[in-house]
Amino acid sequence: MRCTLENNSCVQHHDLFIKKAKSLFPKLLETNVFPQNDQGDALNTEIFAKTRPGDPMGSGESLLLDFGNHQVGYLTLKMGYTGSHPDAPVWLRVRFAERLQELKEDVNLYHGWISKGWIQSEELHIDVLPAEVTMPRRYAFRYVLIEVLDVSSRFRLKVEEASCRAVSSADDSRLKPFIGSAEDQKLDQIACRTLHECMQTVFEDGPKRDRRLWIGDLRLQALVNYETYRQNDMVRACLYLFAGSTLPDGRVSACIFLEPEIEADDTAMFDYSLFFIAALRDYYNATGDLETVCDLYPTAQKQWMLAQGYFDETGVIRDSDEVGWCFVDWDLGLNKQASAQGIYLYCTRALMELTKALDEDMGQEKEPVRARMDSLSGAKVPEYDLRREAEKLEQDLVRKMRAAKICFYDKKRDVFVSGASRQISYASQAWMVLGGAADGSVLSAVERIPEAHMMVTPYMYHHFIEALMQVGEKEKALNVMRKYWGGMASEGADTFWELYNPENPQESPYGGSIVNSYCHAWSCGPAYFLRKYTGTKGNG
Ligand code: RAM
Repeated sequence: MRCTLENNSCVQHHDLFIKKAKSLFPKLLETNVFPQNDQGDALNTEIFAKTRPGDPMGSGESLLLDFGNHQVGYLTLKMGYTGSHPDAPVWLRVRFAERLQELKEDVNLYHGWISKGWIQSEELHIDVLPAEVTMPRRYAFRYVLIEVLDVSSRFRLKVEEASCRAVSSADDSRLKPFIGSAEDQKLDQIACRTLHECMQTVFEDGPKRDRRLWIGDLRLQALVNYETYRQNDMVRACLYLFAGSTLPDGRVSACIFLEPEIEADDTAMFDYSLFFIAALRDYYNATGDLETVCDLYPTAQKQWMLAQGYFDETGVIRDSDEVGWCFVDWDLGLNKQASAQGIYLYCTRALMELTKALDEDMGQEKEPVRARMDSLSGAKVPEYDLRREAEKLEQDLVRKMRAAKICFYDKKRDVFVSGASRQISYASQAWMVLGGAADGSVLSAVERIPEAHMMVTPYMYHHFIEALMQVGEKEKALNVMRKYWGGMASEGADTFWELYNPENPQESPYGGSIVNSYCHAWSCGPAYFLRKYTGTKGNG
């Protein structure tokens, strides 16, 4: 185990886990994609780019390229000229956009709280023509706008060819077909494209932003992956990464950087750390890979142990201001206390299931597997009496479920409230259902309360739909999904977005939608729900 000391943070590295993760990294598959400017005229008029590919361009003119679908990759431009020999550099601005909407925004007007560095806009100088220029950064886009900021009056620029070397580790030949209504097939196809684009070396949250591995996103991507691409070694690699680089107290960080070296972010979130448990349980259910679970069980168990410190003596989680960042949803006014309790219950149940399964499945292998657990983690791993552990988890679950009802349940309104202000939200109801503390009636009761905090991300909608499924409201769940994700589809989405508020499609938690991600992994849920619950899978 190594420890890096930088910026006062100490990240623990478990070299063997990191080595294992790296050995499981997928190969990136490359495809050359060319723009299809057949609908160019309409689009060009909308954003005032009047030129067609190959037309000579003077100062102030611009060209819009449409790559037909969302791409993640590297742009190459072949450029020539007409007129006299170029006597000055060409000065260009190249903007990349996942949605056309982004190109209508003025980049200089963004003053939000996350870095402008995410905005996909570059200025280039081309000294010598003809030239073939490959831009060094990877971009996420469907549209590229090339603006000539200046060119000498003695010649004009011609963009003769543009292409994108698109990259993804998703292997389309592995994608299981899905058969359903035209509407469902459309949602499934957009969801699969979303996942495809986020599958790079790891499951990224969004290829435009943040381009890294977040555990909340990973958990949902993995669920979709089990129903679609089935590239389970990628999930395995990501789990090893989280266990391989943790915070000093063993807490799983909220996200992992891959470069220049693999390193945990020094941010942890109450819910995200706990989701390591659920992600490992899901992985085990999908693969039965006992070896990996034995390696990573101690990390999962540690997250549960660390969560204990956030409860009072009655078994109630402390309020948001004491628990620190618990994500839940991108609603900055949301009180997270009840959701946090529900998430804890949900993950405790996941750990209990995993513990029971391990106890059953290890059977004869028990001793050798335990010996391996010691050697791989590099630390002294306690000997687990799995049966005893499972009993302990069950008792804790019963106690904290009871505490949840006493503290958060408002009998008169049949909903769970959260925080000192007794706030009512969809999130609290969904998580209390998923945690097993509430029955389905709260999911209908909340709909009758106009002041209830709505959900704003596909991430939270995913959990709400899962809660409806859990209480047997399958049709309602599918209809909520069709309406919400269908809203993005009818806005022309090629991939699903990080955030979508039907009441305000421009909403951003960052202070400006120019930095929103419009291909965001946590929104690929429709492929999971449709394939898992509608029973209309193809064979493959
Ligand atoms: C966003 C990321 C990611 C999410 C975190 C909490 O910035 O893009 O999707 O998991 O926040």
